[in-house]
Amino acid sequence: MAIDRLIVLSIAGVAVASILAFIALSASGNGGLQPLDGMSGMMEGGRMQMPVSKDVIILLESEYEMTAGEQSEVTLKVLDKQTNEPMQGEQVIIGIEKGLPMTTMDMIGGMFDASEKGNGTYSFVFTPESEGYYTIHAHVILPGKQMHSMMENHADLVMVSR
Ligand SMILES: [Cu+2]
Repeated sequence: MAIDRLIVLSIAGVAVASILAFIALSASGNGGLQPLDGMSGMMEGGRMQMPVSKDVIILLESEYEMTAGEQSEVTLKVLDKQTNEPMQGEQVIIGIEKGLPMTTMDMIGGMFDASEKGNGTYSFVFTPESEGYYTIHAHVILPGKQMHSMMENHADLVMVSR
């Protein structure tokens, strides 16, 4: 039940979160990527606008390219939105979708926690089975906060497997 509810909430938040993912990609040196066509249409569609990433900024620290069939270590960086300082001691919950955000909702396995590596970084390993896009749904729960606050700080990070 909790997962079903999460997926529904993710759909609502994903249009805004996708922009963050593309900003993250652009910041990592790939300047050619543009937001997907149709995104503005989705945002104009009268959907509920989730307050995405209220307290934190979630960035993809590792390379966004993976090799199909090989294990990749994916590292995220979590910064305080106000101070830009690394955030520590958080729970970072990951869900992986095969495909771009909102295209498939084909979730691979269950949700799991990333491991804290210090200095605001959190990582996990993942083996993409096939080529194509993968969306990392990252949710941050601040220390002392309840599980249901996970949607307050959420980003969708796009990766590609070749
Ligand atoms: Cu998401």
